[in-house]
Amino acid sequence: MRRIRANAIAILTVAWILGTFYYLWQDNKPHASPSAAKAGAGRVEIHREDRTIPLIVSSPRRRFDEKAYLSGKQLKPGDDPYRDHAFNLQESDRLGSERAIRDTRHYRCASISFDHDLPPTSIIITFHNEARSTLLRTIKSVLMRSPPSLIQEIILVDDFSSDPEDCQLLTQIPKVRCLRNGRREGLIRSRVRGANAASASILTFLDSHCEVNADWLQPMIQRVKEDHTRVVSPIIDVISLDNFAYLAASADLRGGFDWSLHFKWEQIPIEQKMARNDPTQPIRTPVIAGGIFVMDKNWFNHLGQYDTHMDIWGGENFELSFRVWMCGGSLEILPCSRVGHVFRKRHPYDFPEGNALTYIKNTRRAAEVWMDEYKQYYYAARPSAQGKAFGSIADRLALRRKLNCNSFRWYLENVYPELRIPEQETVYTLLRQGGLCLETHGTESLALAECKGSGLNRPQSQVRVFTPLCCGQKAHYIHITLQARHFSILVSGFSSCCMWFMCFPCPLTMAVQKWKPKGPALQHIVSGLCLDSQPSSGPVVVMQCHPQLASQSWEPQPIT
Ligand code: LR7
Ligand code: MN
Repeated sequence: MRRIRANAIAILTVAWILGTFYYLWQDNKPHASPSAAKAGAGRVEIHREDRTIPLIVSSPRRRFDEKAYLSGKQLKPGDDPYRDHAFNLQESDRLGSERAIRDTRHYRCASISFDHDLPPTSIIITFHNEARSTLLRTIKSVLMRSPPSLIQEIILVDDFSSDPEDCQLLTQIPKVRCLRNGRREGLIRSRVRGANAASASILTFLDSHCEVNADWLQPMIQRVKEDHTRVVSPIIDVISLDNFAYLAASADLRGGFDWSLHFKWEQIPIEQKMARNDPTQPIRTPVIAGGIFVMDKNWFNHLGQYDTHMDIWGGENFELSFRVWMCGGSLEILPCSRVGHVFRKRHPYDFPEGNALTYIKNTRRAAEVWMDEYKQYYYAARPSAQGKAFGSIADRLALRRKLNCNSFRWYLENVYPELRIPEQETVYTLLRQGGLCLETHGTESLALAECKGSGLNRPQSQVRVFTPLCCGQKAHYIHITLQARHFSILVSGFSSCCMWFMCFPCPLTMAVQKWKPKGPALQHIVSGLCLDSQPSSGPVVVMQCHPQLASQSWEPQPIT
């Protein structure tokens, strides 16, 4: 009796185990659909209740054949190895896809620990006619040097390269997807396409000729996980375009620019450098180089992705950087994350509208939308930008209003105070008549008074300055400085014979602020009247122009 019961229990147990296995097998069996069949490249989708889970099926038949991929495109004897990619292709091809590189981080980086539950990221790499060996090394380095759990997928966006197979064949590598543009879009729209297709909550952008270094990803994901408004970049090491040596970049650099919107690496300000006692700490940066960064996907979307009216290459890094800072986020470079990049001296691809025009269009859009009155310095530094077409910016201005972003002045004061404003470099002079100088009384009137002070010692509250370049315009403004703030004089009202003055913060570009020299006199452009001291030494006013009158005759007196 006991034996029968024991047998029955054993049979029931076996049946239960078999049943469970059968159930699980049924549940996991792919439900092939026509679209899944079409997806090809070893990728099918399985549908379980309401979820769609991408499943990578690697069959030996479709395994990625690296040799065949690389030998499909090779230099022929006698070919110039620099011609197609502006780097030494022969050397890149020779290296293989899995070479070791030096860990260039500060030694203290290796002992930093990260959260165990860091979220995974979608890697987005856009490319146009990238060399196969550099593109493959970028992908392989990501797969080799990242914790697999952090790589959700690698999305390649093939920006209409000549050979669709450059991208397509790579989908045989696990996690790699390929989206191909039906026409050349440029890197900006391509990245937006990649970002829209991404399934992870964190986006990681890479150029197509990079090699990521040890533990490159964790520091960046950690920072973004802690605060989703941070946009973070690694230190970008240099891969030699001649011999492909991997060279450590300085850890004391941040991104900067000049008024022509030309990106440059610059030393971090000396006070910040002195205060840095931990070389693993993030470095705040006014702008990012643009190609290699990590950003929360919702934050990327919330901030308006990119300006998709920018074409091909250039300017998008300024637009994104201004937008991130001015609309509530921050940008930083993480010294414990290192990624190598092949820096080139020329673009190896064509610009359908021409390189210069495209850069002008893109940077003009960035300046017009984000730089407020400071855009005049951009135009002063890049006169050829004036009058060039840049399309409508209405939707980007609406975005800026909707996000309630700070002004460019705020950005300059809080993020990039080191950027010198051209106006501050002009030579100031006093405006003199006889032995007296023009000065302000409060902010509402002007008078002649004794010429006081000199150079840096001059009394700020009374300074009378005239500069031929005020507010970025030549000889058109009377410019005064009150308590270290800049004003220009505006003719604001008039009675029967005279007008009076108000001082408005610079830079402003209102027509009523403009003046021009008329002989020794100064003529207010809008009214046509001239600055006049009146013989009775009352307030200085504007009157009908009689440049020969002593009361309308002004001369600059340089401040010594
Ligand atoms: O039409 C194009 N379509 C593309 O997909 C043109 C280019 N691209 C791809 C290209 O294949 C590459 O993967 O876009 C990527 C960037 O183009 P590069 O490598 O010619 O640009 P770059 O390295 O000279 O330029 C830097 O500035 C650019 C401004 O638009 C971008 O932001 C690049 O991503 C950026 N690169 C980096 O930040 C890496 C560090 C270099 C620096 C400084
Ligand atoms: Mn690049």
